[in-house]
Amino acid sequence: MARILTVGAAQLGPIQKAEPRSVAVGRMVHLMERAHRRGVELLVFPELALTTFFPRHYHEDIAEADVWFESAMPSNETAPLFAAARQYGIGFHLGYAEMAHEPAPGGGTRKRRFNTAILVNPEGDILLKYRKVHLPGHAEYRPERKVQHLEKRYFEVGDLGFPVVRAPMGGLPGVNMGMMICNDRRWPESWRVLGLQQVELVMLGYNTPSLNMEAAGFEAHHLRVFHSHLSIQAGAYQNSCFAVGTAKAGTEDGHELFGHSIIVNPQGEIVAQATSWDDELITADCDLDTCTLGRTTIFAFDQHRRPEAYARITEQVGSVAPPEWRK
Ligand code: ING
Repeated sequence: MARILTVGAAQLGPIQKAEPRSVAVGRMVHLMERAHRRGVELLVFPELALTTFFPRHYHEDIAEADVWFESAMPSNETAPLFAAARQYGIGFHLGYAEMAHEPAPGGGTRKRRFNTAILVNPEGDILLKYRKVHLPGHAEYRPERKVQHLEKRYFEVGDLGFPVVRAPMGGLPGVNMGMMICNDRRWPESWRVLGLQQVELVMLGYNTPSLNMEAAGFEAHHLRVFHSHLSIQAGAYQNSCFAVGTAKAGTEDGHELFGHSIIVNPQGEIVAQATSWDDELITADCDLDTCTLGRTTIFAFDQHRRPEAYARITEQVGSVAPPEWRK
């Protein structure tokens, strides 16, 4: 009996800085209703899906940015999404800015801020939480940039690793599910850590500018989408898993993010792709047993991987210059 899971990518159009969470949640509930009519069993929303991509805005006092964070999940604002999931029997992935209040080393509590994603089952159980590990951009204001990208200012590096959970989803008793967020998709290490846990479905949301903001050199516009798809297709193929990449897209307060959300199969093929830069649902029936071929042949990790040759990957952070050749 094939293990089919019907998944959806719920791409969101722009969320303007002034837009309240209730409007974004309303749009997401509408997408979930449409997903229900399309037989979707697991729905993937974007990174930071409740607000505008606020790391483009500089706040000298970091506490001023607290308005962009969620101190509770679910909360009054997000409860309608959990209720819709329960009503329609749909699991969902949600990206948001997490404010965690944790015991401080010297007593009391301290605020910890993460770029977070959760996986929620229809009953409202949070099956998995992930905190973004690869934070792009910079921590201080950079006047030379066209637009700021201050994830290193507002978020701590994720401290949960790249976990995979096996849990019931849709009509299946067990699915191996994992997550990453946006920039993580560009780093093969993210994918391989999930692959080493036999992940079958990787969910990731992204907010990616359609133009290069670094002004550090020419990058042809079409390469922005190409690099995003290349990263997700390679990750899925090299770890023999399905992947859902869901964009927040469109122009937020004058700043353009690209869409092109995709669903990719274990052969690295794009099986569904969004064509707008607005709220859009794409879906695919994922036969999870098709993960087995790659996992038992070309990417049978136990038969072919040679960790003794990989030491540099965990021992080094940056690259080092190679030895000069001498005759
Ligand atoms: N956004 C972008 C991403 O990795 C970026 C940042 C874009 C980095 C292009 C490098 C090149 O897709 C987030 N939010 O990580």
